[in-house]
Amino acid sequence: MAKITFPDGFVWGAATASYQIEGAATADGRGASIWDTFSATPGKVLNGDTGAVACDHYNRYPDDIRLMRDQIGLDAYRFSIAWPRILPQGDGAVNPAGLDFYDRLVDGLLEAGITPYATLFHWDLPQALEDRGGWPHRGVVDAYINYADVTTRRLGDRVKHWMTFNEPWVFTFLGYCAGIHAPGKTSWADYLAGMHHFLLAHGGAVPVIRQNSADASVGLVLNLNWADAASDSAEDQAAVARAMSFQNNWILDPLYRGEYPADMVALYDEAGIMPEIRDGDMARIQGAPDFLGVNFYTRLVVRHDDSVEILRFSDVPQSGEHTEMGWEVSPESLYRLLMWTWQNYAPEHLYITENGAAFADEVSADGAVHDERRLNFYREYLTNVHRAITEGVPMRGYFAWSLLDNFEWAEGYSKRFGITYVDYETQQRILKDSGKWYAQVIENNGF
Ligand code: IFM
Repeated sequence: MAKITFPDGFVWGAATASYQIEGAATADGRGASIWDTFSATPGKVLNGDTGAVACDHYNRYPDDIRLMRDQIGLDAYRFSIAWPRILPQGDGAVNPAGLDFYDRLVDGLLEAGITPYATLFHWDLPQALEDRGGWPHRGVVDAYINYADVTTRRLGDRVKHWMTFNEPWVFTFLGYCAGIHAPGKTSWADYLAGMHHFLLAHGGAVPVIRQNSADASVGLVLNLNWADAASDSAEDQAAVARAMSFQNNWILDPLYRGEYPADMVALYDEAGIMPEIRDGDMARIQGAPDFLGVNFYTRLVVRHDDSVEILRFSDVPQSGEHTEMGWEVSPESLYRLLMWTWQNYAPEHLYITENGAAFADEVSADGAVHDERRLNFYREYLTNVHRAITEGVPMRGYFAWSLLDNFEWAEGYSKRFGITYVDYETQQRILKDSGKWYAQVIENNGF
């Protein structure tokens, strides 16, 4: 195989999220989040798992930083900040102990020579804000901007890469429409209102973060979708356009063009579910982020399907390799998506902020975790990231998902995404073969 070398300065990282790894759910004044409530509700999370302990990263972060530095050699670490640690009621009184934790984490990373990339919101909304209506309620916008202000005022002197949100499509659609994520609501109108308020919160927070964190770059992270058509029929081709517009353009068009995409507006208008858009909203939202983070795991193959309300498309199962999540392994789709994003929106910088796979890992008799399928997954996807770079896409870095096995939301601890195995009984960490391979990639800036 030909040697693949990434551009000088390409950032190699790994990612996590607060609720998935921190545990310590009631420590030091942390308030409850919607995921504490949801996971404590019988039947919502597989096996009744919760994030109450998770990887105990809140207490073990110094060891985890040593793992990042000594065993993997990470350039950068992407983590998220738990809003209910900083503002236990969502707004109002600040909890100094919450800010202190992230202070220690950031200082520890910098001492280890690892650049912090901080996400302000990775789904753990304070329960108190949900009680006031959550993302569908416009009041959340000011609460978020205040939270972003408090947090970046404290950490902005040292954190210079900020992501306002992680995967807004997931927390709004799966949380407020499909009902399979917290808070478990099932309303199209709530989903679209939640989306609009996320966009306003992002737009309102960006200037605040820039002011608090001199020379920082401020972006956001989207789980952009790549869809192929199940057939050449005109109906299936139109279904692809809807699938892309539903998940991608609905966020990218407001950000880069200051308007929602007309095709989806027509559908949502017909269904009577368009959110309230006040004068000046779209101007507040519009503004190219300094970078776009792309999270990518699989593709969709879609066909026209009149039985599906509003969207009228459904996913057609494919043969070929799938991960434990049931997601098709489709590395070339990442290349296609990156080209599409760059050609349509011309983001100044792009990162892969998450990419990875869940497989059923086991610790072997030799004490190692031989996860060859994950290693191959990374090699194939990275090959396609490189291909996009050679064709001009301004990729600046890549973050493996995830640094550690962790709480995989509605799937609990049943799905392992880590490049590091976590024994949840003992909290022992074992760098998997994929992690060892990734350490070599980092050292050689390629493979
Ligand atoms: O674990 C999640 C993460 O929180 C967000 N992106 C997808 C990952 C795998 O499902």
